Amino acid sequence: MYLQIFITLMLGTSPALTTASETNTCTVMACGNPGIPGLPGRDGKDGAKGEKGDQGVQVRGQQGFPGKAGPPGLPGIAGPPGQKGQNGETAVVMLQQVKVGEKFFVSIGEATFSNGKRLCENGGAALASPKNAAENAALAEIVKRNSKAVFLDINDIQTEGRFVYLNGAPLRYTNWKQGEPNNYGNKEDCVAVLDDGLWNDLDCERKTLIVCEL
Ligand code: MAN
Ligand code: CA
Repeated sequence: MYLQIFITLMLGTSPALTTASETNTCTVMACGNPGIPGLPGRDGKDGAKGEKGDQGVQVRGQQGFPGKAGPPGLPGIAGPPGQKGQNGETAVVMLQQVKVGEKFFVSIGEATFSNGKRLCENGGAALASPKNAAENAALAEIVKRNSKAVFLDINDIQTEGRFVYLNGAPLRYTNWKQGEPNNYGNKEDCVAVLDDGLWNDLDCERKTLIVCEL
């Protein structure tokens, strides 16, 4: 139920939701054989612009959620077909939503770590927190599609060098890039996933794409 409300808030009613919620456990990188289709091709470039969306909803003095999406524009020229899947399960990557196992990742725009955390929490969700390679790969897919790193719910704000989840628990899964975390400039207490799925510690005041999970 929360899910429906959250997605509706974020993106308006979307046919993608129906498709995604009917999908079984999936990973993003390993996709179906035999005969399971790969990821859909990207949209074409030449679609006409849709109408302006509704005004956003203001949430207690903080920045509001994005407004409901406006009606869609004319479709663009079809993109090239997606890659064929191999060995495994079905993947769903639609718009800015990814389902992986029982978890949903939804990207909501760009913000600092603390604002991103608050935005996710206001929507009844939490900052993205990949607990295994499949979840991490799903996040990397969102990073790639947006060419923008994504903050995780991980930080070492309290004790330098000791990274924990926002609930204070020690990490169960990590995927650090070689040489990271390096606390560059002595002010990198947050963690972002890069487009290759590897992690880098980063200044919490930087703005990254924010992805919530629910
Ligand atoms: C480089 C590396 C990273 C660091 C960033 C900061 O990419 O030193 O570790 O986080 O710069 O911009
Ligand atoms: Ca770093």
